[in-house]
Amino acid sequence: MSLSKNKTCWPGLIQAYKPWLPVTEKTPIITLHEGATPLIPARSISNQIGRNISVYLKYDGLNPTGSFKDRGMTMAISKAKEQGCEAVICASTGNTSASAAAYAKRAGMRAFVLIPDGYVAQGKLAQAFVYGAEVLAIKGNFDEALKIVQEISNKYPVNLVNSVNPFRLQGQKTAAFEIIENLGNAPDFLCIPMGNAGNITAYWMGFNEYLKAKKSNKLPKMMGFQASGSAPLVNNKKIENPETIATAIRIGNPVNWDNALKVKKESNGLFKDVSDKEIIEAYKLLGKEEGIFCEPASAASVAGLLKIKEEIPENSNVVCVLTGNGLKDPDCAIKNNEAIFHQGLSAELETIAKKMGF
Ligand code: AN7
Repeated sequence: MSLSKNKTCWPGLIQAYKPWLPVTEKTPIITLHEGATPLIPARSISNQIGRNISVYLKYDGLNPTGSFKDRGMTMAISKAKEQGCEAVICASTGNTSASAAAYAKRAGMRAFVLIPDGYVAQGKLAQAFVYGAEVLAIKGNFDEALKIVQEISNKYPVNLVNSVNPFRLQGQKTAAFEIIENLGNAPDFLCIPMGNAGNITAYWMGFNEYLKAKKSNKLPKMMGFQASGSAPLVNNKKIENPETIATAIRIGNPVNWDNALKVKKESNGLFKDVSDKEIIEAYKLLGKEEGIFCEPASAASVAGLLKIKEEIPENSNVVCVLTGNGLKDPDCAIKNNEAIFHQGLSAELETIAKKMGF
């Protein structure tokens, strides 16, 4: 049977959005059938905010490697393959490295990933290992790692797949297309976490392209959120030593700085910081009340919405982007929950029933 004859399966975002993407018949499509993630109504959060405001969650943690990075990586790796590259490199707080490794290996390339030693969540590190990346952990943070990989990719035959690679943002813009298709129009507000600010830039590109093509008739206000200990875009100031529990967005000098400010201005949007405590509250709320397990960085979008909710007019609809899956960071989950957990019970019906309150 031919491997390409699977007609019932979602083909992946390059195949689905080909006319919108810089690919040709010659581009080898490297895909794990990413995209087409659900837009989930958040009933509990909507009720909590009230005033007939509808909140939806774009759960991009359901992509093949568990984060939105797959949208950009299918493009970046396909283009690298087209250009004959044999190796790729990235700096990463974890998700980019997992995604780069998976797609590079699928394309038969080497994947080098530079990570801040000790600051990458366990699930992401596990992925890089399993996908066969060559992992280089540095005594330094993401910003320092990015500087090194930029220089290495200029000097040696390795292709850079961080979000300075324009193909990444092209792939990521498709999330905005999907939201418009699901809602029948763009939302009034988009709440999104920001690290390097590639994703907010990509979404804005996607919303604008669909507006121009008359697939929607409005643009959302773009609401970007950062962790308080790591909020260079909110404070308009580089941070030497960013700190936050949301290690994915522990970034002090975002590469898409100018783009992010442009998006804020053009969309009449807002940037705001949320504390680690607010992030964890939103993280727990999503789990306990919506049945959705995202990673801490992703919960920043919901924490941000809850913080600025009074600024949202009644009857609006709001999409919060959940960029990564909760399973990425099991340590955070084990440390931050209100679970009822009785351990060491004897294996007897009476004991169990009693603990259950019967
Ligand atoms: C879950 O993996 O930068 O603003 O190296 O993993 O586009 O940078 C991750 C970023 C949000 C921020 N949510 O997105 C990396 C990396 C999650 C993330 C962001 C990241 P950008």
